[in-house]
Amino acid sequence: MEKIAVWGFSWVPPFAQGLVRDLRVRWALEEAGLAYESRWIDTEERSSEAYRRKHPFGMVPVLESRDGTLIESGAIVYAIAEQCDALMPAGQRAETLTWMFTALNTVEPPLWNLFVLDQLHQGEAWANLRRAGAVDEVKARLTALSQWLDGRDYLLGHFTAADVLMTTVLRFIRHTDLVAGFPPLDAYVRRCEARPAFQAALRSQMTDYARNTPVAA
Ligand SMILES: N[C@@H](CCC(=O)N[C@@H](CS)C(=O)NCC(=O)O)C(=O)O
Repeated sequence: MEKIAVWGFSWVPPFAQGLVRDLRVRWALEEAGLAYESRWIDTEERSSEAYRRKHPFGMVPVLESRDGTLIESGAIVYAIAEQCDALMPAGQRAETLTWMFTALNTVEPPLWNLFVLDQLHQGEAWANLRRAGAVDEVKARLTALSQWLDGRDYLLGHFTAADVLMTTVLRFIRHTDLVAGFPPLDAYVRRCEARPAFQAALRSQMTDYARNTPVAA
């Protein structure tokens, strides 16, 4: 890949900063040592015809490169991992892919659900009624994941693209103390977030939020 561009939002409110899914893409690119440029869209541009040609649903992330335009954070991280043996080791492609799907299909849905209840529908009567059940569903996933990670530094023992996805999924409930209740998980997230590539990705996402902060925000 050459001349890689990653599309994200020009600004999001503080509760969402550091959670928007272009972070996964930036992180994978940083781990792979692939240079990239940032492209930003605001709420109005998302529904423009030009942007819909890149992303039919008007969402982020989008990755553009000489190979074409990609959407879906999992698919994009996979495409990057294909360029980097460390992110998806030749002998462990199936296991890496298994845990990438696990992060996105098994762990993300209940965690994202709790994020939506707490951050987008906070205080609404239906959300209050739903919350206890949603927390139980999260705890069930965290319990199993924590048992898997007990004794392992990373999902496959060493860092791969699956950890990029799993860590960014676990960050969706950073507003709770649920992850902290599982020491192996808590240590795992801290270990992953301490990686220089994660820090660089976060900095690159946050820099433009700071630049684009609305005057009233
Ligand atoms: N499954 C998609 C989800 C993308 C997604 O939900 N992106 C959010 C930002 S993290 C978005 O663009 N939201 C705007 C919207 O829902 O219209 C992926 O992983 O790329």
